[in-house]
Amino acid sequence: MVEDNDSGYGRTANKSTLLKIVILGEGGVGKSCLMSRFISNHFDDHSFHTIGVEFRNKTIEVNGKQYTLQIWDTAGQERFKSLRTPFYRGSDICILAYAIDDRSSFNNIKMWLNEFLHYAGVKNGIDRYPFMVVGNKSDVSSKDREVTYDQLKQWCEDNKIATYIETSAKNDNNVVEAFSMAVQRWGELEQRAEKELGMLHHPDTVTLHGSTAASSIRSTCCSRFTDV
Ligand SMILES: Nc1nc2c(ncn2[C@@H]2O[C@H](COP(=O)(O)OP(=O)(O)OP(=O)(O)O)[C@@H](O)[C@H]2O)c(=O)[nH]1
Ligand SMILES: [Mg+2]
Repeated sequence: MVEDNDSGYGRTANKSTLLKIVILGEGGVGKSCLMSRFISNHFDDHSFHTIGVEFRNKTIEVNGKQYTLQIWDTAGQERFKSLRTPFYRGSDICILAYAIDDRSSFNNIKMWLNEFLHYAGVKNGIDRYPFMVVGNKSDVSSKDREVTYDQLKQWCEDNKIATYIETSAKNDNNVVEAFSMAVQRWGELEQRAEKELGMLHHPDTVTLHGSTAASSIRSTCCSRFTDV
């Protein structure tokens, strides 16, 4: 269930976990449109290239828990690299986006993954970090499709990424699902990390200065709890 709530703050007294999500991928794959569709259910046919980064918040419920997602939309064009990379550190989730009608945007996913690992300072392995691969523009006709779903699946298996999906920001297909799946994956890895730290039997030690178990393990800390 998704609340139609731009700010995410001040509506209820419930506890919400704040997660920073960064969206990366080649210029033009639809990152800004995915964010707009998710946050405000809006699609822009003539979206301009992003310069640097922009972020917006939305509160959602996943498996009965509240999450305030702080979504950072980055500029995919190479010339903006130095403007976007400082914002990777502290991310809890990374969405790697490509367009299914643009083979080169898919081929470059590995480059984006490596750029994120480097600048976010993720050191403990890809399979321990909540990556989500999103093949956007699933609405295009089959003659324009350049990447199949099987190729997406295979790439993710080869690269130890457990969560992937095809979306259409244009037709509002699987957009909410993509963000929900990413949060769910974050939760699974968080639980795994808590077990590894032996913290499940010592709940008082789970939250250290606002950081959660997995974030301590992953070295890109930053899951925080907030009142919404
Ligand atoms: N057919 C189709 N077009 C889309 C979809 N999502 C975005 N577009 C179009 O693709 C173009 C680029 O979209 P953006 O969201 O600006 O792309 P971006 O990834 O943010 O690009 P940069 O900001 O340069 O990194 C726009 O013309 C959108 O209308 C989609 O799901 N389907
Ligand atoms: Mg953009």
